[in-house]
Amino acid sequence: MAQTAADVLIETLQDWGTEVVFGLPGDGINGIMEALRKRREHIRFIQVRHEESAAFMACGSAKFTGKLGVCLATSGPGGIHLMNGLYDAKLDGQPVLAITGLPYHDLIATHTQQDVELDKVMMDVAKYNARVMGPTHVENVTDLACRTALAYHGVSHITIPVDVQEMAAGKGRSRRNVPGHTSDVFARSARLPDPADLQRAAAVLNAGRKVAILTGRGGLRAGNELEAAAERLAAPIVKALLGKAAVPDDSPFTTGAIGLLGTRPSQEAPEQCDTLLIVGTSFPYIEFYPKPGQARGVQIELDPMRIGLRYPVEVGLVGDSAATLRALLPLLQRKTDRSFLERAQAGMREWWELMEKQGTRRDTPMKPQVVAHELGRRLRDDAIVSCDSGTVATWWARHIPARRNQMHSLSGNLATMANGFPYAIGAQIAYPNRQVVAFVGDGGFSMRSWPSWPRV
Ligand SMILES: Cc1ncc(C[n+]2csc(CCOP(=O)(O)OP(=O)(O)O)c2C)c(N)n1
Repeated sequence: MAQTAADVLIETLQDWGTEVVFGLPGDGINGIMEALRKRREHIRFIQVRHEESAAFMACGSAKFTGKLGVCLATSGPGGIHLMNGLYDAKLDGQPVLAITGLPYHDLIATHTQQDVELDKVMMDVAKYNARVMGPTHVENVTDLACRTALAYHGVSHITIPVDVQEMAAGKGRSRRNVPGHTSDVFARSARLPDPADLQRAAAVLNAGRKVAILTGRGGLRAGNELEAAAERLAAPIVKALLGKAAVPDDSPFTTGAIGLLGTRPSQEAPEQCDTLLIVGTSFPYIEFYPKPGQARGVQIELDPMRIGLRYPVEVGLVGDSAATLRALLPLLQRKTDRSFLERAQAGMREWWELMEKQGTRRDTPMKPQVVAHELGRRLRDDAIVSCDSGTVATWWARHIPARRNQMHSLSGNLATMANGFPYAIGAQIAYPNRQVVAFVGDGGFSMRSWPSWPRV
């Protein structure tokens, strides 16, 4: 059978390593559904009950794998339903590609059925956003959409008129659009800071007497380097919630979560430090940082735009957290005065005693802390845990410690409800042999399961 534009779309996604697409069918994406059906042995379609779940699954999958998450929705309402999940990906910097349908290409903007110009709807949420104009426009646009989402850690959106999806591939090519002129190669950034900036950063950190480290989602793949830096600098590691699994909670170097849901030692360390090393976080609660002027600051951050965003740092190191810390470590002197770290460690011993007391209470009705405490003890060492927003996030943050090989996440910056369960499904599909648990409240649970109720 002749190749269609939709076939080119799905084959290009496969070239980018896509193994699963989360979505819900509709008349506006029939061509894409057919292209997926023909390749069902090679690329899975996971059908949801509400497109928001598909976007959350794509975002959760991206969070736990570091790979591109892909979701699909029909024209009009389907695309609109994706929005909350796509904003979750945007705000937490996750690579997600959304694919949607449009009405017939020659009826768009004529008050036709489902006449929502989804490329206009997605203008704010997407870093890359394209309306496909014909079959020969699919491959180059899809290559760029995948690369942009991965390179800039955000949302890409491609929308394709329903009739274009079924048009023969290769038809209507313009003279300049040379066949095969784009590539599916993704070059991961190897950006490293300037050596002079590394020296300046080391000088600030070596001069500090009470150094605290604040990390977040950018620390997730830099756990060993963070602990090595903490050991050198005798510095407690304070974690924003997205970085819960960056360093395990039984590490002697961490004081756990910061913020409203955090620990007392994680509040005290920034309050009392004279030097702050920020590693891969834009933790948004500015009031929990040291007061401007209180501490000297060094920031390691992949995105140059975010240097100095939350704290007036003296030195910014633009680069990957792990690689930058590895370059910085040889320049750091091991502190002989360990008292700042030791005070934080003493504070954590008291904190864990308090958590044990709260988590083992025997009141009736049962306290939610007890449920979290018992779950935390029973989780497997390889567990992946997702959480919803609400007080439930407090119990997760405080009473479910992250172990060394576990992964944990939630909707950090958007703080939406009802993401936890779809995140878990995205995670379980990516890691079928690992234990996956969604820790959600009754509000988030019923918000998510409501579309299924009429079937009960
Ligand atoms: C989509 C969305 N709607 C509303 C809110 C505001 N909100 C945050 S937590 C919450 C209640 C959550 O209740 P539940 O899931 O039962 O968890 P609990 O707080 O009881 O642990 C609400 C309404 C939100 N964050 N996201």
